[in-house]
Amino acid sequence: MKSKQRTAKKEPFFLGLDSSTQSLKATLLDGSLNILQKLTVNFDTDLPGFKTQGGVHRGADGLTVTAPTLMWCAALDLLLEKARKADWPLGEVVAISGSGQQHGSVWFARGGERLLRKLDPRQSLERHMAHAFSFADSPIWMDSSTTAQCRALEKALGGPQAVAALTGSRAYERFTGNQIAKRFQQDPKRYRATEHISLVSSFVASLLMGDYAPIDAADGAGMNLMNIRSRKWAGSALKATAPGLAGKLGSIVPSHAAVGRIHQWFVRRYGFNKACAVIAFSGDNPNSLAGLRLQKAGDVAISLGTSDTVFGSLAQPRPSAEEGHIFANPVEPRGYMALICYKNGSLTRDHVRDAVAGGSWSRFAELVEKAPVGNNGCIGFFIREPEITPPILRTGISRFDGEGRPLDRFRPEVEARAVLESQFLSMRLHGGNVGIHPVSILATGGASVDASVVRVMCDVLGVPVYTGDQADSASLGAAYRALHGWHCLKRKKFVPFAEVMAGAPAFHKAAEPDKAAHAVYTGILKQFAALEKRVIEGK
Ligand code: 5FX
Repeated sequence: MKSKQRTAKKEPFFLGLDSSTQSLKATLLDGSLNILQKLTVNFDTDLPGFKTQGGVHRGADGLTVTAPTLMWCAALDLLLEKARKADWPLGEVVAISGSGQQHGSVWFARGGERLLRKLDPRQSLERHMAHAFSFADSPIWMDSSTTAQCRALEKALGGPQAVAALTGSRAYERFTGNQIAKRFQQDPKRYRATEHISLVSSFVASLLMGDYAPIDAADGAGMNLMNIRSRKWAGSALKATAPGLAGKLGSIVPSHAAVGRIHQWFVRRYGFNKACAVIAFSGDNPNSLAGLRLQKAGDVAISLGTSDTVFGSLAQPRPSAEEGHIFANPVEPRGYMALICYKNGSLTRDHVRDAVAGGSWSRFAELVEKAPVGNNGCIGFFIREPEITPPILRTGISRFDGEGRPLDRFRPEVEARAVLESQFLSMRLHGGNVGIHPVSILATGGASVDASVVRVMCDVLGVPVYTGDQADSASLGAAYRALHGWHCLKRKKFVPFAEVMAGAPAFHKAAEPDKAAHAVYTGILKQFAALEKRVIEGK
């Protein structure tokens, strides 16, 4: 730290934590939105005693995936120890917020709250919390062992679309409610002996404030238990999940809410100021939305990675049983965010590039240029991995000519253009179906540096595309939210997120849409949807 500069400026500091699958990270921010420092604890290498691989334990059934809850306690201690050694100004941090991998849950035994309130500065968190949990392992988002519970929830509530309309998503295996139902069914005695169930996000907040922290609405939406519109627990979903659940979950608060002050344990051990506010923690996807400053309805990010993800803010959600998730918006208490995920992302694009351009992106871009916008109506569906948006289990490439007749192959330039057009037409179609109507797009991830990819994205979606990778967006988003929550607390009212983000660095504009090209894609969309239906149905 540049301590001279610090003393001269007398600025407050903000801390963002990110308890993700593989690590616990921290970002230190000043009041002028400068990122000062970052730190990481890697679970596998920094805490080898917990014997995790990639931060998790996998069950013998190949479906169950958990993480040892005490490891997260040890990680918080270690991270703050590293921060102190690195001379972070912990005493001048005025607010902390955080991010947690979504859907994971922490199970407190009876007496858990008492233990939290009496955190003992002479003991490590790991030792103090050693007997705090009714289940030592936390189920996490990679778990897919609850199909039976998902079907039962859908049956109880009137089908997948009814669950989506109520909670924002159809029943998903990793969603917390279905994980809770499984534990209740397998071990009702231990379920009854559970005093409280936290999410990963609210768990870390609970440690910091020494009490059960409420769940925030954005992360609460990833449980299949919350009414997505009222942001209260949905009684029918709770009833269908497990008895006495409302009492174990506590309340739901808006994501900008100050939920408490830091506990004495952190003041005594690490020199925090006792006035430091804890702002509600939230899920990693909502925090990334804040980190990328997708603050207005229509601000959308497209992350092009191993899998592609489209997510953004929206005012009018349309929950769908087939496509993605609707969560509450973490920076706009009346708003929503949507997230859709594609299994066929970079690996599929790379496969086509290798096949038609010998592995060269520049040769691939030349091919894309050679084919006309809209490919004369030729459309392909490139399903290398079973797809989730929309669900297409059968893998393979389906190609159609302008009249909708199946073809065995395309010329190389048609093939190159087809894979990009198909992926972005799908994002336009399915994003639109859940209410994502982009006004601007922030392209992130490896493939966002490729000009042909950005060009097609921009023309298909018809709005300007910005680029600029924001590393550790969840941890940064948590620090931004700490700042935002602190402003709301100080002014005793909700302050628009955009107002406190006004000085943040601008993203780089990479492309403006070509109106004529966009009109061509608008003309194709209906045919694309009809052909996609045929592919789904295997016709
Ligand atoms: C979202 O629904 C997911 O399951 C993942 O993105 C997890 O949040 C990763 F932590």
